[in-house]
Amino acid sequence: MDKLILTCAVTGSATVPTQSPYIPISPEQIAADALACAELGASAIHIHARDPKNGKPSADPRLMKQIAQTIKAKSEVIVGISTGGGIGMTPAERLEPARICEPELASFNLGTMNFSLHTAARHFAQEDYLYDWEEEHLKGSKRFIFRNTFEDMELFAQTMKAKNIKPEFEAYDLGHLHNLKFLEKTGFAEPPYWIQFVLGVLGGLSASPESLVMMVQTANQLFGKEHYRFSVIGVGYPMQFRLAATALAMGGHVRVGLEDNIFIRRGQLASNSQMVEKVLRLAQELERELASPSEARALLGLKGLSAVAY
Ligand code: KMH
Ligand code: ZN
Repeated sequence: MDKLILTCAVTGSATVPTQSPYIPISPEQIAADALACAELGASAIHIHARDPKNGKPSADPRLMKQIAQTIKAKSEVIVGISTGGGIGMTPAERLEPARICEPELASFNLGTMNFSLHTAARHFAQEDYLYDWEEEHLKGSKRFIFRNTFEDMELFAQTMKAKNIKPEFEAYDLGHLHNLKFLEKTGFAEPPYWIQFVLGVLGGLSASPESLVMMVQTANQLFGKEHYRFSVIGVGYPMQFRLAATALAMGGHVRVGLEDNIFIRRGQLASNSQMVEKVLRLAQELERELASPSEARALLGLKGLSAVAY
């Protein structure tokens, strides 16, 4: 069984600052959370950028570069740059930070889908919001179509191949794995794959052990067990940690962090570090050793920090 590749997604673009005071907003705060999680033992950090003035998800590649540079200056941790961007960003805008920074790893979303956050709005009255963009961000996501057409995916694949960026494939549903198989057959993807099974997004598969087993069985049929590694993202509480425990037991890998969940216990908000510490405790009890960043690089076949452009 592989050593555990533990990823922390420290901020994302779905949650809004009003939901938790622990969500890092500025490049300095995002990098500081990343470094704290790396210090605890995270093998990789998945980063998004936000406008430091109001926490709104940002496509500004300069912000992402600043975050990546700050992390690289103080840690060997793997930095995965999001190409998921945020609501309202075009595929080209989403791809730009990775195109410029040429990271070792970047997310690659495997299909168009509904990706709605509107249920989170039920917890807040209009006067509760800290910033004027947040309520529409949550409520308006009922109309959001997270676009990843085959044409978009070919562009992402070509760009990442040209820059020697390893795609972190984000699969939210079974059909997304079939899309990856099509990309393989048409020459836009080649194994071994690094796949995040993202479970619990409203618009994708539910966050349940049954969903995880279906994803694993489908990936085994399509690619063969020896031709991919999977990590699990459980969206929301308690499934972030219950699916983490399931993944640990199955020999898979784990992603936690405030991009996908804001609670450490029912009703208790927490920081990225506290999320990482909770998974470390689970891994320790299940005797899954942690992969260091260099061990994770070897498992994933990454190009190394000397080859990035930030
Ligand atoms: N921003 C979400 C719509 C990724 O990082 O590639 C999806 C997302 C996934 O953020
Ligand atoms: Zn993301």
